[in-house]
Amino acid sequence: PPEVVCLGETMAQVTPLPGGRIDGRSELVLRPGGAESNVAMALVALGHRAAWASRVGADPLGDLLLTALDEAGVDLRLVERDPRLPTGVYFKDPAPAGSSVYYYRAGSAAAAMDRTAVGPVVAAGPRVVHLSGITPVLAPGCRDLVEHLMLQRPVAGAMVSFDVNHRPALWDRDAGPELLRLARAADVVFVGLDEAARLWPVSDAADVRELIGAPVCLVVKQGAEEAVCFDGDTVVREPAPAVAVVEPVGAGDAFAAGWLAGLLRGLDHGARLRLGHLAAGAALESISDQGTLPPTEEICRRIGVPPARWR
Ligand code: KDG
Repeated sequence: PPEVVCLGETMAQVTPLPGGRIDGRSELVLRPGGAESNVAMALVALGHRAAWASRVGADPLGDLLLTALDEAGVDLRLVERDPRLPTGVYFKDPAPAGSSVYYYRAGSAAAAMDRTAVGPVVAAGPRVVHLSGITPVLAPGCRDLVEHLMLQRPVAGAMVSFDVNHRPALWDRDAGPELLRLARAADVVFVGLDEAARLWPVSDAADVRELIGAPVCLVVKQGAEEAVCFDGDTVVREPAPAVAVVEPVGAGDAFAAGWLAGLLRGLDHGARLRLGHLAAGAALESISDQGTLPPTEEICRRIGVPPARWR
């Protein structure tokens, strides 16, 4: 069975080849782009069994997503195909300081997800269910699905991991209260400080901790500076290593995957954060959402974990 089920929409991402822009003159490529499937791919790259739960259209873009994720080793048993609705699309115009994204996803197959997705996730029996704040804004059925998974906890014994992932372009209402309610219902929450400050009246990581509350294990990412984890009475900070940023989309997903991989392997908080930074760094250095991780020995060296501890 998968150790982690990541549930959410993935779109066909259209991006120019390195150095290009979305300007009608650059050649474009199609790749999978979706926060939760990015987490699943990075978990697999780190040696874990991860499934992606979603819906795609019965169209060539759906085929493309399934082929790419299958090649990446992601378990696709929880993906349904919709005979009627299309696979969503988005364009990414890359820039190191922040890429621009343009969505064509309203009415997609994934936006039609609802509570019927719960049974198969329960049957898969994962240790972790990973969700994000993108899914609840896609459609009422998606919101109900995420709320059910987080508030009713039908997946017995599974921990719920939640990446706040506020995508302002998707919200036509104040996202703050809804995302706060979901964050408070999670076991572990990932949020960027800039994102938290946009959503809630907070100005530092300690404020976020106070707002979300102590029962939740909270990871606050502060861009190129550091990440801090609050877990019970433990507070651990790790500086982010310097990287040559090509394009930042996907870095947060990779960070979550690194941290969760550290959790699944029983690593301490410092090592989990270092693994998060390492995975995020690989995504930052890549034009696509997914980076290339170094070999295991180098991962172990860089996060200060003996290779014997990794198996
Ligand atoms: O985290 C990266 C995602 O934002 C990107 O891949 C697209 O899933 C996506 C979204 O909804 O923004």
